[in-house]
Amino acid sequence: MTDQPSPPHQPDCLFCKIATGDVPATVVRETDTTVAFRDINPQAPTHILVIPRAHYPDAAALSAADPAIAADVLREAGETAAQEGIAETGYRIVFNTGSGAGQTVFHAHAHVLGGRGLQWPPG
Ligand code: D5M
Repeated sequence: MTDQPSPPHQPDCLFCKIATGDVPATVVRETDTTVAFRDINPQAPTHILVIPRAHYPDAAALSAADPAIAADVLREAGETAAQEGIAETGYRIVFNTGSGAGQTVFHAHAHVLGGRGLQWPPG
């Protein structure tokens, strides 16, 4: 093991390919460090994923390695909610972290969900 930082992109990572444009997605916002795009299997009328362009396997790894980019992801989640018109009625930002919590794509991503009533606790 080394303490080398994660490389900026992993060749077999779906969300790295979306970040570079090699896989198409419905992108709604972009910054130098983040991309926001519509989830292919939406769980609410508005369901957007916000990813860092750089590859980290989950939100914990991202925030530990690069808190500034983790903050960018959070800020963009809020900006996306405002852009989508769900900020007034309320929305949820979710980071599934680990397969036991339902994470299926191991590139850090925030789900931004809104446009319907959201139950608590989540399933
Ligand atoms: O969330 C991973 C999410 O990624 C899940 O809600 C489906 C979504 N997904 C998977 N492939 C695509 C593509 N190609 N475009 C858009 N959205 C996609 P997790 O928290 O890891 O379960």
